[in-house]
Amino acid sequence: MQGSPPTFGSTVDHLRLDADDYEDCYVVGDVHGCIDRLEALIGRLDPAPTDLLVFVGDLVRKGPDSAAVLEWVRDRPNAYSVLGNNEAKVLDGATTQPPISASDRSYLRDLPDVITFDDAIVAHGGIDPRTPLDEQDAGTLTEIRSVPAGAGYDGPFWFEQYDGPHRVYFGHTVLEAPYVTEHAVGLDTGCVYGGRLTAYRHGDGEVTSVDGRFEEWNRPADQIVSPSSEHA
Ligand SMILES: [Mn+2]
Repeated sequence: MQGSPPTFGSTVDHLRLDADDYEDCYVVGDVHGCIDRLEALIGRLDPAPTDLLVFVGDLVRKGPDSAAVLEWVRDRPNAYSVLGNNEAKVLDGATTQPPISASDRSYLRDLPDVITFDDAIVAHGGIDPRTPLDEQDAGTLTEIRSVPAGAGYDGPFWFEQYDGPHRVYFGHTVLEAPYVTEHAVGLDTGCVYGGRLTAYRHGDGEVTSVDGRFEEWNRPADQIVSPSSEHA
């Protein structure tokens, strides 16, 4: 892969992985405690132990079994996740749901803000397109949605404004379908709200998804984004 590895400032917890250590690299959207949906997706992907699985965060909350999802990811040496805003809520005491064990809390505390491999960046929210990478703020990487901030689901969205040079995989913003452009790939397809759980294979862009927790969407339509995206 051409280009230099993405670099971040010292206040950002950045985990750099070497894609050469793996065969295929899959990025997986927000799971939110939906362990059976995760198992269904993994059944479809059938990843080898030599394949890399990177989760965009929000492994926990809202769904039926957050602890099982954490255990699933923790137990696999080829699986990693960035910190999502829902993990942050658990850690900062903003919520007591789900109750988590001391060891799970310790695992959450160690989740990086950002994971990179090749020239790809994985961050839960995304990146601020107005700011150089080495000046990105950890909270922004986890929480960003609209730019300027504050408009939430009204947009305009950061991923409609960012034009590279890296490719950013993200979750956090619930999408009607995967958002795929050259420089941004959104994978939160609302598994816990009746959408789907989605994985994207880095390299060839193959999308694999399974049904979500419910048969139909149960989320307000103005909180499901359906921006246009060009499939790479
Ligand atoms: Mn989420």
